[in-house]
Amino acid sequence: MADDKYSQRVRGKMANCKTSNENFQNVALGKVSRQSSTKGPLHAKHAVDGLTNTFQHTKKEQNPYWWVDLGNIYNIMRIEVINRNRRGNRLHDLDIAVGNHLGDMSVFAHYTGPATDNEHLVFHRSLYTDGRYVKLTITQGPAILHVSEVIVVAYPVC
Ligand SMILES: [Ca+2]
Repeated sequence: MADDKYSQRVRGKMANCKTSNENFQNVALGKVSRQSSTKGPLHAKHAVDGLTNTFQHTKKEQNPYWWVDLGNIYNIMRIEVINRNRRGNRLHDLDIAVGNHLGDMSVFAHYTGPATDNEHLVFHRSLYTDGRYVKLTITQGPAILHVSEVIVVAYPVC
């Protein structure tokens, strides 16, 4: 999924800016990401590396968060979260927010949980949502946020 052919195909389609269904892609893959804190080497980028056996990991804190900058505004159709394969029940009371600026985010979905190990969560709304940033926050704490992958299925706004 993270191979070069895949990335090239995505870039080519973005350049054309078509809007047919076949253009829906994971636009979070390899994009810039950050998190509220980092435990050891488990950086934010591991949630958008296309690998389900790697994960990001914050420290234990109030309202731990993670975000990705998609680089452009996209029509977001669906956001998927693949949970870590251990301690999956730490994923709970999760806000998934979308916005054009980190200072102006709206809740896309809320997940009460708790999740299970490796659970594949899928969130979508009835209308596409425009946004450049996607942010995950555990709204209770102290808590730890660690997920294996965040997938944002979208197409570019032309
Ligand atoms: Ca990963």
